[in-house]
Amino acid sequence: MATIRLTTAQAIIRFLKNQFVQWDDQETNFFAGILGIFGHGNVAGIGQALQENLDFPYILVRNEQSAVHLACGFTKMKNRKQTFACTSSIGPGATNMITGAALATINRLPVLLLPGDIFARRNVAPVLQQLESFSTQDIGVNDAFKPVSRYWDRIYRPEQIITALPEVMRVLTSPSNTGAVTLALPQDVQTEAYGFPKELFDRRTWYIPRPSADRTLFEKAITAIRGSRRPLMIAGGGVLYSEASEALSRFASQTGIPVAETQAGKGSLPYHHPQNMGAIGATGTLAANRLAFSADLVIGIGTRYSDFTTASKTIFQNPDIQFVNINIAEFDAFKHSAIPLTADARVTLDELTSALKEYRVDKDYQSQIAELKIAWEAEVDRLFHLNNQPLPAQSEVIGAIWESAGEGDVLVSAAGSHPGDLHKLWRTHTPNSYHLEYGYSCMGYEIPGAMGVKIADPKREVYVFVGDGTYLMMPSEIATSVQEGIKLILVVVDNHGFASIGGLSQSLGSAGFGTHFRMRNQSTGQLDGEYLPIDFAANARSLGAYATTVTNLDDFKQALQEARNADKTCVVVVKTDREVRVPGYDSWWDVAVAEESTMENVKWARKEYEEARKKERNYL
Ligand SMILES: Cc1ncc(C[n+]2csc(CCOP(=O)(O)OP(=O)(O)O)c2C)c(N)n1
Ligand SMILES: [Mg+2]
Repeated sequence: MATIRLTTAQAIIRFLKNQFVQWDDQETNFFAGILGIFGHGNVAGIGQALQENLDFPYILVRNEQSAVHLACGFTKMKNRKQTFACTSSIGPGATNMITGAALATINRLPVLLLPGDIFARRNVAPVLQQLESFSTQDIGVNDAFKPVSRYWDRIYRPEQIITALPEVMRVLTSPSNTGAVTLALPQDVQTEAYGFPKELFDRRTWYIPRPSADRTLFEKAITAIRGSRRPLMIAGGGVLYSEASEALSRFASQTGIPVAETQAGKGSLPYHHPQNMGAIGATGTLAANRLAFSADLVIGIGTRYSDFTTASKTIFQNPDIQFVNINIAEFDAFKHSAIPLTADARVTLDELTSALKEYRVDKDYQSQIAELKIAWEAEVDRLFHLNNQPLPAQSEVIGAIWESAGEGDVLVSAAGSHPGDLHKLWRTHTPNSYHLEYGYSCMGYEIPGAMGVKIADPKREVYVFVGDGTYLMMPSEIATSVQEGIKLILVVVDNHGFASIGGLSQSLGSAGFGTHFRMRNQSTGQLDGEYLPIDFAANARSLGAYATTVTNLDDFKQALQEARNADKTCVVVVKTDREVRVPGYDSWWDVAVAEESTMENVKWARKEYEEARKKERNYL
């Protein structure tokens, strides 16, 4: 048997360089490179191997968590056909990646995590940053990756990678099973040499299949659709990953069935498509939510049916409602007692289009769809042009960005009050132009996630919508964007803290407690003093970006124009009126309120809550 003698780390990098994926008639290398930070747990192993493999790009980031976010933004933009690996030292460097791993797994995004681990040979334990379990020598901090990884392994001997690495690739490239994959790499094993079989490093192509649905179930779905008078499609992220936008557009146009979009699925259709009703659920449009209320059939395509999508299971109120779910993952296809079409979205939509040539929704439904759409577009125009004084409302800031952005440009965000506003108001032209991480809704995703988007498609301008709360959590990757020449346009909304959770707290009777960025007041002892004197623009400038602060819309538009013309990352800080919010539209979200309290507002909120919960349905 021909062998190649390499360290474990060198062998892993050599293997990663030779993995390719094929889908339809396209093929690409699966790993665009590796992101991370070195410490004693990886510098002499993976770090040394990377120095010998300079054709495998390495990007130094500022926080291991954001390495994973960057990889997630990148792979989401690539429709999961390409990703990055992430390397960390042992201990805190490794556990910094756990949040990113959860985000990847929840969003069904492939990322490979290579945390360093403590010595397999153990004799020098406890080493710096070692956990030391009192009950076993077989547990360390990397075990905390297990629940957030689709596949997890620890490599105690070099030859274990011969069987581990193919498993890694099987999971990462599986459209139904993908997520974070973790290979914990003890620091001594990384450096140990072994004669690996030559074939391990052969170029290998992983085929991404497009399976069709079972025929009997497909016929049942056809019968259900033919019998439906008020059908509604829900487009989730799976539509984008399957590259099924055109197939969805054809099917919707032919049948007249309206389409509502989840956060991950937004942009599946252009906003002006006659059947596109926009956002659905807790952050939905009036158009989509009204149709959902009385829908008798929901065709869910590539959706996980999160509580935001179903407005905590209150959005569908027709007692005879049925579901047909088209999903590559059996797990999701079966949700809500659906007729499960465990299949690729594009293939299935094309098959439905052929099988339902004669089907079209009736005239009454068609006119309701058209009227709701016109009314909704008028509402967006209203919210884009409120002329709020003296500070602009957030909806006007969104409107100004939308007017400044080109049709192919990308809007990135993740957490705060704006995901709801953007879901409702942003008007998408092309697939993948709206990028909201709303599976984990992780503050801090925005800047590194946007860097991944920009690396994936450098031609598009990337706008990043960042709350002041989120900015303070992870501004550090601005330095990385400058280092790598990855230009972003960051809009930082300064509203003195958490407008989102503050508003939620108010609505639950808790008056926004603990959500304002204010000084500790010496007389009350509470956080109700002056606003914190934070200069976000100065902070961004110190990291190497261009930055400016504006307080009105005209200056904001001017700053956006200058940012478009700039050659590096720009930060536009805009002060807004925190209290002027985009309303909800026939929607609700289940956030439990205290059952017992001395506070009148909380008691009242609890009563309202119990009333609202009565609308929750089981969809059995
Ligand atoms: C890592 C993380 N911690 C906490 C939360 C809970 N959370 C959601 S939005 C939010 C406030 C965000 O504040 P900011 O970025 O200023 O946006 P705004 O609410 O003002 O729109 C918090 C704390 C979260 N989503 N992610
Ligand atoms: Mg804020």
